Amino acid sequence: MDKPRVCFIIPPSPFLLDERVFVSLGILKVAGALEAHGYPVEVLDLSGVENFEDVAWRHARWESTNTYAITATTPQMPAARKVAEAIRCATTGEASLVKLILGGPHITLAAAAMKQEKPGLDGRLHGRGQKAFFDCAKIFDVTVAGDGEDAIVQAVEACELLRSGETFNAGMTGLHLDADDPKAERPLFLSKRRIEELPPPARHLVDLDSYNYTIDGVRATSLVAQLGCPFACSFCGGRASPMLRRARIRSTESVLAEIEHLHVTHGYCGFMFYDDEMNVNKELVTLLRGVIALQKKHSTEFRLRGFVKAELFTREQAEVMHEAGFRWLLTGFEAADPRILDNINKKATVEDNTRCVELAKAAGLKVKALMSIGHAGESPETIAAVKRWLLEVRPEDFDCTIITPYPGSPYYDEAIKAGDTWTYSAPKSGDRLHMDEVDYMQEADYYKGQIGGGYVSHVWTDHIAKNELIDLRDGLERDVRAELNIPFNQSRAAIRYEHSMGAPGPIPPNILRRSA
Ligand code: B12
Ligand code: SF4
Repeated sequence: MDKPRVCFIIPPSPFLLDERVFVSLGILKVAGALEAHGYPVEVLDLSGVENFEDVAWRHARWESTNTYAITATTPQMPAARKVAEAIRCATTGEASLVKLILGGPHITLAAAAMKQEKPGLDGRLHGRGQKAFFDCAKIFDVTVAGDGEDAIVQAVEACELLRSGETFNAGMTGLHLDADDPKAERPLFLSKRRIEELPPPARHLVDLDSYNYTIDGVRATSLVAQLGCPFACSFCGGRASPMLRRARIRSTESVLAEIEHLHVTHGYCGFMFYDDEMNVNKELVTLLRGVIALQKKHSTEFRLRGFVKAELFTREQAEVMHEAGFRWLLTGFEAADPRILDNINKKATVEDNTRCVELAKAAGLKVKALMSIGHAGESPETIAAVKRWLLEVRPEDFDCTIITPYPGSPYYDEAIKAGDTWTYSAPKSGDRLHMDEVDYMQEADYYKGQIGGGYVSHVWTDHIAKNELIDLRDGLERDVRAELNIPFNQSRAAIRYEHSMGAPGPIPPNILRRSA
């Protein structure tokens, strides 16, 4: 029997200033793995598509695809839900034939949060992680937590069984696959060896040219050389998810082969390493020496960007990075007050952070300082410390976000409910962070709005209210940018899919691409 066509969907992210900067590599890895199993696959890339529900509706109405596989981070969930509803609506009457799979960070983290569930002050389980998980399981027929590359084959097969009337999990209408459990009897969680065997992200299934990213004027794209970060910053998603916590470092050879392919086949000379923290990789210098050799081999010059962990940064790393083509370094310094850094469990001290900027600058690297406020114990004074530190170390760029406690982060998973409020307490200092209950299926938390309107805070502390956090963030951004002469980022207009309603018409190639 012919294998069914599977349509992978990247939902839009209207909360981003520009949605076509970085391709979602995870879903392309999954699509590539399924394609390698002989399935016809396609990707509906709704990034930046204003009327994305129309496109999803039309695809479901006119194309002969019964299996949709959607990816989503937490803030993409409202759009992913709308996509699912549009597909169901377009196929009313055939509803039992169309099956929807959900994978990606949100469901992975919701499943991890559910496993972590803690009782409230009343000693009862309030089931916040459980709710986040089942909110998804109610909409999608098959949910996949963790690595999707091997799990997708089982997920697609499960869709076939569901179509034939099979039920799973004692009464549940759908199925959950846990690919985030390395200890499972037959793990779908990928070992380092298995990662090496899998194909690279199926970039041929998206319109790479519609993604605009440059590093120092050089056309650039992103890749991931290292999966997972072993640290446990309290705001960071996935500290209880092996997929996001366990460092799985790809071999230098396979990373170099991917860079060479992107250079030779697509002409890229700019590469953004989207590793959580590049210098968690003990072989970083060896990898970068390989990148230097690659440029010599092709008589070209690359421009690179990536993130490093401040306290692990060394002079040698800085110098080899510059030689390899880095001109920018990105670091999540987050805070500039020792107590807040401790509450975050950042491990880096203020001195480590200052030293990191100095090492970078001495090696000719510009620094983008990533700061965040709204942590346990945050106060106007600790925010003033962020401003002072930025003006002291003078990064070439920075941004400052208000944190959002997403499922799967310690702030969310370890919070305890009292009344309508959830409160996280920093283990050592006891400093508290309070947060609203947010329905992540409905609300895409705006985290990078324009000054004076776009920003929302769902957190506050004993020393600072929500609105004050927003005002102080806006003021900090405005003052530091003015003082350091750093312009604001500009947003890009959305793509609008023009069509006449009711009639089938082709979906343009910057939105839909198929395997050959
Ligand atoms: C690159 C990156 C970005 C890029 C590109 C985003 C993207 N969608 O790829 C940019 C800069 C745009 C970005 C922005 C943001 N990001 Co970001 N980002 C990352 C980062 C560092 C790497 C992503 C990656 O490529 N990973 C490697 C691939 C292989 O993994 P993957 O994408 O998770 O995919 C695997 C599985 O999830 C699964 N899977 C994925 N899709 C599907 C689909 C199906 C059907 C199946 C079966 C399986 C499956 O299989 C894949 C292969 O194994 C991750 C951290 C991390 N280590 O993953 C954070 C991360 C995804 N980002 C995060 C966040 C919070 C954000 C922002 C909200 C901003 C912020 N405050 O940091 C925005 C939201 C953007 C958006 N569109 O939703 C969180 C997500 C938390 C959450 N609850 O969803 C992460 C996990 C960081 C963290 N540890 O907290 N991000
Ligand atoms: S913020 Fe960075 S260092 Fe901290 S846990 Fe997340 S990825 Fe690791």
